[in-house]
Amino acid sequence: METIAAGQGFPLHTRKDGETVTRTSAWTAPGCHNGCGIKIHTDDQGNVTKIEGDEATPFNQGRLCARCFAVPDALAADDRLLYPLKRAREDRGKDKFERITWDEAYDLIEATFNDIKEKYGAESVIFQQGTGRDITPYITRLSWSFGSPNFGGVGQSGDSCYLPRIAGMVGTLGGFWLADYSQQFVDRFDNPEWRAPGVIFNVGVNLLVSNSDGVMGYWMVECLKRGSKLINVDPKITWLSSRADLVLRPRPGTDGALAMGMINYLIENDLYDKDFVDKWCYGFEQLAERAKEYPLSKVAAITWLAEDDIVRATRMIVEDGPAALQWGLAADSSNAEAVPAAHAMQTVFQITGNVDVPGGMIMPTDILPGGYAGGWGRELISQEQLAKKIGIKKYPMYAFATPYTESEEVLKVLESGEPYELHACWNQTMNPISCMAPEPERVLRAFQKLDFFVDVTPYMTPTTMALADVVLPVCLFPERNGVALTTGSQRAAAMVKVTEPRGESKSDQQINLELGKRFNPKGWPWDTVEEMFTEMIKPTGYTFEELCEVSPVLPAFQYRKYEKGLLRPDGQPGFNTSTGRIELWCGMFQSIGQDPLPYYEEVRPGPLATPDLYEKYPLILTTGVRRWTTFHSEHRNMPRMRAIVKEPLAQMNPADAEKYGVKDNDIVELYNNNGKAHMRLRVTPEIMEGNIQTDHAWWFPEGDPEDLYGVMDVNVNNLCEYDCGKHGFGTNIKAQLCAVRKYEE
Ligand SMILES: Nc1nc2c(c(=O)[nH]1)N[C@H]1C(S)=C(S)[C@@H](COP(=O)(O)OP(=O)(O)OC[C@H]3O[C@@H](n4cnc5c(=O)[nH]c(N)nc54)[C@H](O)[C@@H]3O)O[C@H]1N2
Ligand SMILES: Nc1nc2c(c(=O)[nH]1)N[C@H]1C(S)=C(S)[C@@H](COP(=O)(O)OP(=O)(O)OC[C@H]3O[C@@H](n4cnc5c(=O)[nH]c(N)nc54)[C@H](O)[C@@H]3O)O[C@H]1N2
Ligand SMILES: [Mo]
Repeated sequence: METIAAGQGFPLHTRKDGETVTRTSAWTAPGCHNGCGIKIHTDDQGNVTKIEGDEATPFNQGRLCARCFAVPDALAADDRLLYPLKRAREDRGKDKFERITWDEAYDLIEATFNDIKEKYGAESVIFQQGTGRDITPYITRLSWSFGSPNFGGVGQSGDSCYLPRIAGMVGTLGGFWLADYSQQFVDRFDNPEWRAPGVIFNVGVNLLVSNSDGVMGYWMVECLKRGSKLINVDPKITWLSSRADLVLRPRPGTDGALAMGMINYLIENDLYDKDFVDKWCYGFEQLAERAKEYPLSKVAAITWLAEDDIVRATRMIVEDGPAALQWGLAADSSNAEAVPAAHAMQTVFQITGNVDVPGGMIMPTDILPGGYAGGWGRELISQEQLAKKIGIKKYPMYAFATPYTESEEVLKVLESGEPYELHACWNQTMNPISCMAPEPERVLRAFQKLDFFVDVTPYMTPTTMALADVVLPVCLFPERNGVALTTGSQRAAAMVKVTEPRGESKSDQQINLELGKRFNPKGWPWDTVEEMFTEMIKPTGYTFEELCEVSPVLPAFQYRKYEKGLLRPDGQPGFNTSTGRIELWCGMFQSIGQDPLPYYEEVRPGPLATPDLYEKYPLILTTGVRRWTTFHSEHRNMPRMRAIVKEPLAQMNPADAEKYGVKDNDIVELYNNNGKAHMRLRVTPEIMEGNIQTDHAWWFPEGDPEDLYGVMDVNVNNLCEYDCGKHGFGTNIKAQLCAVRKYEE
């Protein structure tokens, strides 16, 4: 693989004001997705005194967010877990942990897991991780080297963080693509091959806050400064809406219908790129037939948008191109049928020829496909064991397109013991009870059935308190070495240890290596984590030690790879699909019994799908507003972060507040058939009428541990449910239904 070392010539260590400054990368713990380049200052006692952005890292060019500035607080926090802990199974939920040694903890885990494996099979142990921290390669390896095909666990319905969009990409493009912000070039916005998108279609993402999926919000601002036009598709008025050339405020969950309407308009008005479609796309006639089902009048009625606005947006994509699609979590989680919606949305950018071109959509090369989400060590598990993976008969894409299991399928096996019993869980980086999972009471009850639950975490969480029999304390990123293999346009960046771990805490990587050796020494042949990293990043041509000196390393990039035979293993021009073309009519979806063409299915529950429920619960509930100061359920324990957002918030439009008799600053109760939660109300015109938007992942670390830190009173996931789409991907946590009333204690 041809790579470019962006950090060449920038020394790893320098001295400044009597302190050592180390160039490294941020990433978890505490949580983050991006692995920004940073400079950590340490004093001569090894204390971390300050963190700054690293200008030499093209990804963030010196920028940094509040959570990184607060890492010295996180390191010093009083409530960090410093020793391995154990608790009797009958004391789950009680604050009765006792300190044990690492050897005792490993002995207990090894003996219990192996005993369960002998009695019930390795598949009886599930290995689960939460959002993409840098644990994926090591936890898939642990799961597979132990012999369990059940990596994933009980989290979001339908793996609904990026996976629905990725399923759409893999199906139609045979690969991965994203908007071109020149993130693939070391010289970024100055690169002569690059140009800013003519227009950015920003849908269901609040990029300046979330910096999601390996894309930094400021990149979009840099493009706007260079003339990119912006279409912001979001029911809420965000900062980006206030800068946009066109704002569309669709009913949550209807973006798929919008896309189908745009496809129809493009085809009916001959606005698509005929040359590109003729040469590189498969199934155009069938697509055109399907698109006829979505005339503008129908689409306007579904989406609550004006026909003129849909036309304007579609014309801008053609007339102001190259056009880039920037999308976010709402694409995965506002309508359970997220895969056909993702298929539709991408089709708009495919039939307009915005494929692997400057300022359009790019198809970057992965350094290690397993690094972020694909898994590492699949060769360690037998086909016979892999065939036992939960849920793959119902959802065949889980057999080949992702290492994960589908959450509700695992939950049902936990509950029923069919087709086999589950007995233990290795939980590493997930907090299902306060963040990841809908129906948290149900999830809690199901987990309680397990014989054995191990949690690997830097802090006590409601999940740890409720369930853990053994707790392994994880150190924070400045206390360990590591490799950040990021999502988006991938790069390999070294994470360099600058200070000793506090107490007896260890890194995830160290823990998995040590335990992996006990389970299956052949699968873990390395003496040190650094040797393991070197093996993992082999495709870059660097050792871990070398990577520290030249980090970050980016794969070399070329545009229009499909013309040059660079996308297919056989070296032929075209795309890595069975037809070699972009499959507007998707053979892979056809082969798993799904509709090969994109379509829109009404969001459920919702005004049209369940009118009776809508009458009872007249507000569309969008959960999970991101905040600068927190990463999911983390940072609630950090006073400086907590001072900014003190408590869970719900936001609604003034007209709705008046209609439902609630006022700004009230504590309100949100409720529906699934459950309830209470929150502080903010009344603001930013929110669309008929919509209510809330925080997620709240709990109170200062609260009573045996009340699980108050999580069940405020967890908005009480109102959400397991209900994924036909492909096994997608959920509806951004478009539930609820009602609201003033909360009386
Ligand atoms: N209602 C609603 N629910 C949602 C969402 C929403 O928008 N609305 N968003 C969903 C999405 S997209 C996601 S990705 C999930 C995220 O859900 P989770 O992955 O469960 O996120 P966290 O709550 O941060 O939980 C991770 C826990 O891992 C631990 N941890 C943090 N860093 C590390 C580390 O480096 N090592 C180890 N071993 N442990 C660590 C911390 O204890 C932390 O509490 O939530 C989902 N849930
Ligand atoms: N600070 C911080 N950053 C984070 C996280 C965090 O917890 N804290 N979590 C990370 C994770 S795991 C993820 S997945 C990302 C998620 O971050 P994003 O991908 O940005 O997604 P959200 O913040 O959920 O939603 C973005 C916007 O979608 C709009 N929206 C809701 N429903 C719809 C709809 O149906 N259609 C359209 N068009 N718009 C809709 C909302 O109004 C909101 O403005 O953030 C990541 N970044
Ligand atoms: Mo996510």
